[in-house]
Order: sequence, then C-alpha cells, then structure tokens
Amino acid sequence: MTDLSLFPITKKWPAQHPDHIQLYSLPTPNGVKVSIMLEETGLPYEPHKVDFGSNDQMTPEFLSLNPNNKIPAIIDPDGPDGKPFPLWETGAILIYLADKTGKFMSKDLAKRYETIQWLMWQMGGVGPMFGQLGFFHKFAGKDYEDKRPRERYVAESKRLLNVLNKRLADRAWIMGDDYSIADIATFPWVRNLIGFYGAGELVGFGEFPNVARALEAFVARPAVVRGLLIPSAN
Ligand SMILES: N[C@@H](CCC(=O)N[C@@H](CS)C(=O)NCC(=O)O)C(=O)O
Repeated sequence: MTDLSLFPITKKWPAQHPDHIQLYSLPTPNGVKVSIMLEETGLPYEPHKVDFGSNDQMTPEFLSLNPNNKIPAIIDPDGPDGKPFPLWETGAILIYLADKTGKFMSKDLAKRYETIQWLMWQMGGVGPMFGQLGFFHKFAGKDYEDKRPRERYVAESKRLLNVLNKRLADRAWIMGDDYSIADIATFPWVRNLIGFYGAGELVGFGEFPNVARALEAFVARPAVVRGLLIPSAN
C-alpha cells in the first residue's frame, strides 16, 4: 500500500484510500475543474473538503501542500516514476491528468498547444476577471461608492465572453468536436458568472448564444453533474 504519511496534509485529512488520488477542494469554480476532470477520466480519487468557514486553507497542513493557500490541490500516489506527486494550480493539474490518462487533450502537437493556449486564456483571463466581477457585484465590493472598478470588470468579462462566443460560432466545443480540458476549465466559470454571481444581465449574456449553447451541453454531461457537487457539503 502507498505510504502518504510523508505529506503533513494527510495528518489533518487522513487518506482512507492512499492508492487513490487525493483531492483537497471545495465545489467552487476552480475546485470543480478538477473534480469534473477526475469524474470524466474515471480515475479513482478520494475527495477531502477544505472548509473556508474554518480557514482550513490557511492551516500549516494545507500550506505544506500548497503554499499559495488556494484550493484545489492533489496528491497522486502514482505520479511520475511511480512516486507520490503533489500538485496545485488547476491549469497544471488539468494538463497533468490529461497526460496521465491520454484523455481530453489531443496528442497532435499543434492541437495540444492550441488546447493549452485556451486553457491559459481561461487561467489568466476568464478566472481572474470573472472573479473580480463577482467581488464588485456580489460581495464586499458591491458597496463601494466608486463604481469604476466594477465597470472595468464588467467590460472585460463581456470582452472575454465575446471572444468565446466567436470561437464557438462554428464549433461544438472550444477545440471543435473534441471536448477538452479547455472546456473543463472555462465553463464552470461561465456557469458561476450567470448563476452564483447573478451577473447574467449585467454582462448581457443574451448576446452570447454560442456560449449559452455550449454551457448547456457542458452542464448536461453526467460527469459534470457529479463533479459540480464534490466535495459534498458535509
Ligand atoms: N489560480 C488558482 C486559483 C485557485 C483559487 O483562487 N481558489 C480559490 C477558490 S475558487 C481559493 O482557494 N480561495 C481561498 C482563499 O483565497 O483563501 C487555480 O487555478 O488553482
């Protein structure tokens, strides 16, 4: 049996199945990227809830795995060279799991980098911009008198949605017929923007019918339905 005791995080979140991928997460738009990917690939994994209510992400045990105090993070007991392998940052985790399974990223080199290009577009654009819009529209920032920051993130979110809408004009998914890690990274954030953040009207979501159509197909996938609820609330 794999020994994960060298990872201090397992003291706070013990592994019942140390031979399975250990996932430390919450069902936020970044967290579900990885639970959806794990559900889509069928890799065995064990989810652990990192409770923001108790500031779990700031505990020494969590920081020992991810010094950046953000979920999600994983340990793969069967990593490169068969050794346990810790990883954080969803872009890196998605590429790693795609390479490990040979799924959701083309092996063709040009298509592989095109997939990574869109994944990075999500990581550097969609996630941070939609996240800031959420802060200024739904959370503490909504009470700020100066509305210019909110307007800036609304404009930037609309611009990004327009880029995605054009990309999807003649494609089912970001990479065409093939559903990929670029979709798994992007659509949880689009769903969150118009769902949890309630910003659909603010960004004029009706102007982006191709995005709406792909989002609908995304949330109908059985692995997505499951992944969106992991780790569960209790
Ligand atoms: N770039 C990171 C972002 C991760 C991230 O922002 N996670 C949020 C939840 S969606 C978090 O852990 N927030 C906790 C905190 O900031 O203390 C990734 O993609 O993994």
